[in-house]
Amino acid sequence: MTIPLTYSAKVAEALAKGHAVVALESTIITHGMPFPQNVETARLVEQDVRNAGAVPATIAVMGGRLHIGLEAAALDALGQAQNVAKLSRADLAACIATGGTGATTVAATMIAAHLAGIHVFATGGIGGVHRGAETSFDISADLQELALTPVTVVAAGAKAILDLPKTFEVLETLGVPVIVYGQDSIPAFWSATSDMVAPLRMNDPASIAASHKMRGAMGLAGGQLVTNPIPLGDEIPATTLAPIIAKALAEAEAHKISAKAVTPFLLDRIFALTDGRSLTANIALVRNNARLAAEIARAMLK
Ligand code: PSU
Ligand code: MN
Repeated sequence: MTIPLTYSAKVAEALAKGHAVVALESTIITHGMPFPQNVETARLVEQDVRNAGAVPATIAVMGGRLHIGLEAAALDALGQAQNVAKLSRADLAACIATGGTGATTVAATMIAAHLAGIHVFATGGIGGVHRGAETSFDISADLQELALTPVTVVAAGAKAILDLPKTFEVLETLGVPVIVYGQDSIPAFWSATSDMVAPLRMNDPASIAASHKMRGAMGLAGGQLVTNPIPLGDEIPATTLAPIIAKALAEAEAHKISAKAVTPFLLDRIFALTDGRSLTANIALVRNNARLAAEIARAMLK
């Protein structure tokens, strides 16, 4: 059986010529941001990747085909589509096999990027261990994927709606290198810093690319998580966010939100409770990650 892969013209050319390519996810478009900011952001992020000297490959499943790079019309359609599936490792193959349409999470985007021969992927924040996971068992499949699939993921940490210390404990258990870019504490998504000490610190894209390649040479399974702090001018201090996150979590519990719906519900409530400030910060951090990912992808070619 062959995998129905569709490459955009630009991505096919870049891969054939051995140019730098950066994968981008689509769940952030369909479930992470409201329309029209989602489509605007997706375009800005793609342009940021190009400006930094790499080719963007936004990944999604459309009509049973796994798209590596979306043409402009497809991106528009996805950004406005209703009831799009949110695909992780568990549902990616089923969606393709049954001719479905779905947006890829961090986990599913890593799988697709690896199939396409793309080594670097930029997103906003990864999924992780939810607060209260000791009773709900809600731990994102993103963590397991980082332990399995050899893609370097650039994010602003894990989303701050999560239990961040537990998330980084699990990553350590799974043997996933967490590399903080240019500072000594792990960034906390909308906030640049936290009280969590950086497990690894690197200050240049070349070191990150070299570590990725060394893992491959040593036969170590899995990827790397690069955490890139949101630019200081765009951050929302953790103290401002704490009561807002608490309120959103209480609402999620009151409404009995569970499984895949939890993360989109919380992001949407925090957007409303911050008068849109969380979205402005989210856009700034994704763009910042796209630029760094492009530099890492270029460094991998050397
Ligand atoms: N980062 C964002 N917004 C998002 C996500 C990440 O800034 O919407 C998505 C990613 O696709 C990530 C997913 O993989 O949320 C995690 O969902 P869950 O917690 O259900 O595993
Ligand atoms: Mn979950």
